[in-house]
Amino acid sequence: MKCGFVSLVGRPNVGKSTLLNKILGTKLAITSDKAGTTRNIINGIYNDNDSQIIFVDTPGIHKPTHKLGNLLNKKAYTNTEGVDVILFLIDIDKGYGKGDEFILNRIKDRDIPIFLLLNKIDKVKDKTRLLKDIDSLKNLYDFKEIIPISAKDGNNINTLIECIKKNLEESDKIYEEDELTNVSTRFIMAELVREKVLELTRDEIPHSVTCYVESFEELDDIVNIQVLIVVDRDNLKKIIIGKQGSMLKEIGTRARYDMEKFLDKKVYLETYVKTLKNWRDREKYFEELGLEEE
Ligand SMILES: Nc1nc2c(ncn2[C@@H]2O[C@H](COP(=O)(O)OP(=O)(O)OP(=O)(O)O)[C@@H](O)[C@H]2O)c(=O)[nH]1
Ligand SMILES: [Mg+2]
Repeated sequence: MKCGFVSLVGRPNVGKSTLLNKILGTKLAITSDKAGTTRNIINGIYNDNDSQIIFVDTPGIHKPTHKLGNLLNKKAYTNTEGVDVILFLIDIDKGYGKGDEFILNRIKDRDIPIFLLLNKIDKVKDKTRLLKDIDSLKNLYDFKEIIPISAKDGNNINTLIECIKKNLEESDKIYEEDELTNVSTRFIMAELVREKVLELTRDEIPHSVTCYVESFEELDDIVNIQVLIVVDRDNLKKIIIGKQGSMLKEIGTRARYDMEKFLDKKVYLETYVKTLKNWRDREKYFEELGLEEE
């Protein structure tokens, strides 16, 4: 049995969480078209006949403009240490840029095989350009593999898994077969609400929103969940609530749909919005949303 740890790194928005979900066949990490969606280290455990691979999703690495940004970068770098393979994702539709170069320079001395994954090939119309890009990217670093993929459509994911296995050692399974992740169900539920906030609101919202499960009660035929949405300004609270509560209602409807899919059970969801201006108060919430091993 081939077993090991593989971390996913790259700039925000390149598709790390989308890839994690695709590989696992379940929505574990939320995704959005806004940069900086992932804030926590999320492990997803993949099992097949001859392997167990623990994929470590990390926050996108970027030029930090606020305290949370610094924290996220640090988390991401730390989680490229001690793994068996690093998957370095870039958005090949946008091309390789300065931000990607910055990350490569930080991870390349680690003596860990690095795969360069050219994601979003479904968006590249000109396939000859893709071949040219691959040719020039080969010169950047001695990547163990360069694989064009589409995390969205699942292209080349099997190839990727097979290549990863070649770089793993023989060992017993690290986790039980039925374990899926290191994060709690409560955390995933809170994240689903945050995802809908990101989906339905504009750019000014994302970084200041945190969601927190206040109660989670599983009954025989239904799960009752209360989620608190925390923002740092009253006008954001207004936006999230919307006209006569219409936005909050839509957030709730969409989140509940995903929760029911994940839990495979009926969900009764209540959501509230609260303004917490003070950083320390907010940090407490972030901490509580942090890694929880159950
Ligand atoms: N067309 C296309 N879109 C993709 C693909 N992979 C991801 N996306 C989209 O790209 C956006 C960002 O995806 P995420 O998975 O959230 O990106 P991320 O790298 O985890 O971002 P952070 O968590 O902010 O670091 C989302 O809108 C995805 O739907 C792909 O292969 N093709
Ligand atoms: Mg992500």
